[in-house]
Amino acid sequence: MSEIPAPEVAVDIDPAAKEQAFAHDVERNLICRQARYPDIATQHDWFMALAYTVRDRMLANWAGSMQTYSARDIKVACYLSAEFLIGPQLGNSLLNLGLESEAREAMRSLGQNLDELLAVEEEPGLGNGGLGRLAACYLDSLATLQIPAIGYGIRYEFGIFDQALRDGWQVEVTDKWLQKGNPWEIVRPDVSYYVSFGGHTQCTTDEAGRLRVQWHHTGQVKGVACDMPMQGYRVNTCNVLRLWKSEAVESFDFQDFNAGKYYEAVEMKVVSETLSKVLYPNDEPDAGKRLRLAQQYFFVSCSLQDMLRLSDAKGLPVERFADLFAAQLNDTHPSIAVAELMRLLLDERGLSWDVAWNITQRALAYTNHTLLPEALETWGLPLFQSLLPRPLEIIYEINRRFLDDVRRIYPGDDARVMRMSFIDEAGDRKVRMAHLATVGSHAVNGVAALHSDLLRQTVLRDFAEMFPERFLNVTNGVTPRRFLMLSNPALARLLDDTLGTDWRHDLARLDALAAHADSPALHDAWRKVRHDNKAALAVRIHATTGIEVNPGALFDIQVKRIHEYKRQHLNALYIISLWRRLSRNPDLDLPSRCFIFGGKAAPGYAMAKLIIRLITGIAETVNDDPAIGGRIKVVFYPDFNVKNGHAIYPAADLSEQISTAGKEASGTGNMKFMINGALTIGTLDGANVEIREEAGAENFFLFGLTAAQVDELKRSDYRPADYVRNDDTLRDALDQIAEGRFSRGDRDMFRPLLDNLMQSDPFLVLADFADYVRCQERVNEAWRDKEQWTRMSIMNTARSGKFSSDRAIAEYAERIWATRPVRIDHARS
Ligand code: 26Q
Repeated sequence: MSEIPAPEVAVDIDPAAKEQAFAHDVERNLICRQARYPDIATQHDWFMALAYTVRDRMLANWAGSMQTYSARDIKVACYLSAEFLIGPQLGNSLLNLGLESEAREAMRSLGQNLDELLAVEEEPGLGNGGLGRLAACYLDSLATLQIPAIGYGIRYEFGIFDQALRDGWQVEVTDKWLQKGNPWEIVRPDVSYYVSFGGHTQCTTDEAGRLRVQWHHTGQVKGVACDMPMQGYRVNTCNVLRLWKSEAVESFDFQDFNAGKYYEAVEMKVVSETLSKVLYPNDEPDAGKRLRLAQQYFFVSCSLQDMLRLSDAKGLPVERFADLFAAQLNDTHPSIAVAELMRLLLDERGLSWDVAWNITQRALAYTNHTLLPEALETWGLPLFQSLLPRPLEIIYEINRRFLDDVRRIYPGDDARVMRMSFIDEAGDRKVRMAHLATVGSHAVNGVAALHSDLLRQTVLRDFAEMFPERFLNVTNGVTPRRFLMLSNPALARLLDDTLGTDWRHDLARLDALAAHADSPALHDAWRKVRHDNKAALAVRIHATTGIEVNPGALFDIQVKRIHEYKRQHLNALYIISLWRRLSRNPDLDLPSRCFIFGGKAAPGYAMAKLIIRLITGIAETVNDDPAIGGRIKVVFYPDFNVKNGHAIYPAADLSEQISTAGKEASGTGNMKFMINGALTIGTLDGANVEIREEAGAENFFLFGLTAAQVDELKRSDYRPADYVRNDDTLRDALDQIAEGRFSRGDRDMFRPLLDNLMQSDPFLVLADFADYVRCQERVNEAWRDKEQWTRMSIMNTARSGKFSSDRAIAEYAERIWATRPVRIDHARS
């Protein structure tokens, strides 16, 4: 990434003068925007005043960037995603602008502490987990690599719920991120579009005798743009995240009342006002909600209309659309874009089918994030028909033409036609959104090498056979700004001291650290940084849970959404076995371990909630057991989110990445841990495969069945009870659960979990248990040798360069979008 210029160093202005000017701006904002004088201002008022001051510093970059992008010959990458889990913005914006120390001193002069103000910010929880956070990392990299880009999504009023624990159970608390206002947001009432729903279509012919279709909708919703600046790291580029807020259209359609469609019309009004209200959780058993489909169409339609308007503003004919925009579909959630772009080009712009189809395919590309059949998005036809009759008609026509091609290429293969059709005819008829996205795009990618291979071999096999050149892999990445420089400043400084600062602009440069992996001076400094991070997390753990943990213990961490395929319960079973060994033999020489869990369960996912209850139950029993002398601690850290992640990733010795092989598309937490020097215990799943390749097998704890073995075992007659019968340790651990040891004597509480494991064990927890325990023994051995462990930790950071989202975005730009960096030559104020 050699094109990236070095940080701008302002040598011409006296730092004290800049701090003074900064403090002056904060004070002015406090008065003019918060309407508060300093002596009565709350910490939140100061936070707002500071945030506005920082925002103003970005706006000049923003205006410069937008002006540059309006040029005719500049191509813009548009990232369409139902989720952007951007995290708190103040610290990251200061870091990227290079204003941290200036702001710190300025706030000190105003009697305020920057760290306390950073802690005040509520994070916008506009995503569930990995997919939403990935979108946010990609926006950071796009701006940093100076690639013109817009993120398009939904401005949910309520993001992902906050998690609290009551009696060891998860309870969901409404997210209130907007309650005190969002200082980063700029609402643009002038940038708004109408989106139609319901009704029916009608064929007509225009003056030229061409067939035209009119959509007589039953109602429209207005989408209003709410923008947030996305500032690149030490560059002038400031891109935009444009989120759509839904509003009722001013002129409510009273004709519908007269036509006797009172309830339909009222329903449309209700829908319009609630469309962007709330983020849907994943893993909900009944995710096929009408409102969810309406949300997807709403934001996709607004975004495409916005892109068309921008292309008009460039003064270019709509035929050039795909030269001006590359739109990436983040999973199938925005895949209705295929039909909607066709509709806009056909019905609104009057293009022919072939021209419109060519533009659509050239403009769109699709990223798949899951192989789990139950997670592949489908929508029932009656729902689709009643909500989006015109887009459905277009989907049918795309499907008809596509299946004609299939029949031409594979004559007589009716089974293949059925498999590839956009319409699943088995049972209730459904639209398969992954098929629509695949056919409507010029590129389809998975998110890790293994995942992309499996995608080609399983769910999209027929498509990969038909268009092999369309399929590629782009392994995920995470931003080193937020997940190293911002959240682990002490490690970042140590890296500067050891290597210089080049790594800050090209994470692959961390490779040079390998040459220092045996340096005693580096070892000492490395251990001190890690110890301090652990001590800081210990303080937070104590403050939030009341549990005391020893920073000298091995910090063994599993943070991610709670799901059976991620197998938090495998980890739990190991903890129980360890606890039993120690209670039976208190003199056993085993290292102290602190097991830390974090993650939300979807509100309707009973098994995931039970797994949380098991972990809190184990914590309750084990933490206070005098027999083991505090050598095992178990913590469930509530409300895992981006902000809490800042304190957690840098404090991990061991990163748990133990999903059933073939189930985790990539994982990105695994990368955040690695960059921060944690060692991974993991299966050959998702990006773990590449993490191990990069780190070296000797610096990774591998266990478990491979994806191929998982497949084979599931095809044969897998009998989980056999594993229990043959393994005393496993049987004992399960017995402890059954006996109520972690449920205050209640023998029924965990019955559904135990029955599930014994009877079907869909994620092969029991089959992988013995190897997992053996692998954990290897971890214990490695931990005893402090030098060796430190060396392995250093090697993990050294080899983490590949997992920067800058590398991932450079690949998208080069291989999919054909976008180029554009320097913003604009003097920052
Ligand atoms: C779909 C329909 C209705 C309601 C909700 C949803 C929905 C919402 C969010 C379905 C899925 C998601 C999120 C999926 C997700 O986070 N997937 C993860 O993506 C990461 C980034 O690529 C990968 O690293 C993870 O492996 C993958 O699980």
